[in-house]
Amino acid sequence: MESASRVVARRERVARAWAIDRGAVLVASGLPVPIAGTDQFHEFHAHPEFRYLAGVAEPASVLAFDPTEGWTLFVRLPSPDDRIWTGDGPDLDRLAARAALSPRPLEQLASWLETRRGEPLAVLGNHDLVDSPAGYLLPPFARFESAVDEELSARLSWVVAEARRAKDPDELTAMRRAAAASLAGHLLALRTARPGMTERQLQIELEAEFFRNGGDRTAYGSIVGSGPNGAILHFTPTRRELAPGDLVLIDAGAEVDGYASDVTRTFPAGPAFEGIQRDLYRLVYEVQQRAIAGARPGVEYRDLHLRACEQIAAGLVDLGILRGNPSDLVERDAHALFFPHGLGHLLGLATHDAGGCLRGRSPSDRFGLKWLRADLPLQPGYVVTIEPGIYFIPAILDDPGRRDAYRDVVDWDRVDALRDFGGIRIEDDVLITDGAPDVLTRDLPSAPEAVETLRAAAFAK
Ligand SMILES: [Mn+2]
Repeated sequence: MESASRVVARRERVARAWAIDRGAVLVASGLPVPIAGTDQFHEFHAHPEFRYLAGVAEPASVLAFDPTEGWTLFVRLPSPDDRIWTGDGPDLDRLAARAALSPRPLEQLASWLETRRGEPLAVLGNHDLVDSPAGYLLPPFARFESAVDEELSARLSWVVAEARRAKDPDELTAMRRAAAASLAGHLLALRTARPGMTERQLQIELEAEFFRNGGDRTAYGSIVGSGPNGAILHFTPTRRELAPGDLVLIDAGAEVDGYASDVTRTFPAGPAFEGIQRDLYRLVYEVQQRAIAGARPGVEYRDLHLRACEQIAAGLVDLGILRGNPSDLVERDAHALFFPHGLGHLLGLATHDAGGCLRGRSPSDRFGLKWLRADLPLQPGYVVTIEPGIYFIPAILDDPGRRDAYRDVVDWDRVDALRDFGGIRIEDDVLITDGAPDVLTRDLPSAPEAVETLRAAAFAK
């Protein structure tokens, strides 16, 4: 949990960078989202811009800013009926301490806006404030003779995204706690997975261990893919049983105080890697280690990605899967047949955190670059994931156009024999520092020998 002074410092830094001399800014936390056809709601996630600037995560709340009066926090208080079903609502003293602002009831937001009638208005955070002002106890904005200036809103939102890139010490504390909870869950999976267990059982054990070790919730839907399912990048665990000879890919992370961790390990369902599994695993491991070592201030993340692509291409040439010169193969996106996603992304209040591309840069159309979610020079304080992978993805490899376009550089017989291989990904969370990168997830083994030692121990019991 942040100290209030840290939250105040964030707001001051952002307000300075906004450099506005009139008008109003509203940062909305978001309204609870109903589950259609029921009287229930989806689990609430405060918008990261609100969470970052307010230091709290209350639903239906607004952090308002005005360049002369500064910041005001409006929170929705429970009605007498709400108190019967959901209790007394937030502890206002606790909110005040965390936000370093005395919360005012949401009902007062309308009069706050009334006194700024006709001034430029920017809305950040959840856009539902613009779409459903009534949810925030507001009349339509036209009533204030104010229209939401979307261009101004986008500019101010960019400033917040840029401020969020470098994490402050309190954010890093939350991220280290999230990483520790994730590590406990992954370690349990590595130590206990056995053929005959289902992906779903593994997910249950892993997530329970996150929560036992301080996780508030999962940062994203846990991915547990065994055998061929490991090739589906965002796979949802099923009742499929792990079989001897499978690889198991687990991409799952705990969230603490709103901050995500994002961790992937791939291991054999049996006690050891078999055949080409070991070669491909070692290749991904070496690519990842080199990329982590290169994650230094000033380094362009895109260059780290392209170097990883080239190293993957070279490794696949050595294994007889690709043919040709590695840099030519990368130029033609041939590596992307097996490594279609980016090397990683920024991490923080969102799993794919804001500000991943430098202002003015946009994702490439190229098959080998279009899923690169980070394109900026690294700076101390940034937390990025480094997550190379190699997969045999039927949705890519069965495409007749691609088979034809790459017929000269791919040994398709070899590839077809590996159709059920699945995939390998190794992902760690890396804090950029002035010196060597600080791997927040370093205590979770990933070296091939260390993984096999843990797996062998699972079978020794
Ligand atoms: Mn990731």
